[in-house]
Amino acid sequence: MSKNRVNSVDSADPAAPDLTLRGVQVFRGWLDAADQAALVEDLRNVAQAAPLFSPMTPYGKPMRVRMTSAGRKGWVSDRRGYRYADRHPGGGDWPPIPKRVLDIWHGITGLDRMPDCCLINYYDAGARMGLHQDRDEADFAWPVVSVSLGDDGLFRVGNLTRGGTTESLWLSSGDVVVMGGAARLIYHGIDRIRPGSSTLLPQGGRINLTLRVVD
Ligand code: MD3
Ligand code: FE
Repeated sequence: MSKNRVNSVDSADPAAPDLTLRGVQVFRGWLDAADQAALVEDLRNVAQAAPLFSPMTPYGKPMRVRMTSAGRKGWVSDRRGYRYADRHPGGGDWPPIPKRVLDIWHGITGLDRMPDCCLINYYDAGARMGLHQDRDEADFAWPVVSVSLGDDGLFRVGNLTRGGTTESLWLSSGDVVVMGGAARLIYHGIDRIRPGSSTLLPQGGRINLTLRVVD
């Protein structure tokens, strides 16, 4: 079972986060080691059908984080800009979102509406993701759910506009983060990973899944 809460058996109430940072809810250890390993297997299958690629920023510089997606929509970036697309850049359909991933979404949000996109980010030892907002989706009333796997990542949370103070915390393998309500449009990023901090991925690195309702 994925829930490590004492009362996970007896309630339909939404789970309580271990920590809330500027409205971003952090559920530590939501996935146990067996869940994490099974999830990685599912993601290997996704990446076999829809290979990881290095998105080109609109400024012409490739992103260091490699990405792919599962679901009806996938996130792409090229000189035309950032957007959701019906197809992988190589031309094929995006694979379906693995059931195990949809179960995490439902288990943590309680929502019956399933996400349209599971964006898969892969960070190697030197990868980072600068502060940004996620605003390519049609309706910001839906939350975004993030799942961390593999090496620890230093997550930074800012404000609803660029600038101002920020706060950081390390996300570890098995942690799940929910961005809903006012936190949905908060600036956030990953400063760096901590190579060698997890043995989940034989080659090391960090995988982050973000689950999104797109339209
Ligand atoms: C806060 N990914 O894919 S996940 C992204 O770890 C992204 O790969 C980071 O930012 C990663 O867009 C951070 C946590 C996260 C995701 C989406 C958010 C935090 C968020 C949307 C709104 C606010
Ligand atoms: Fe983001």
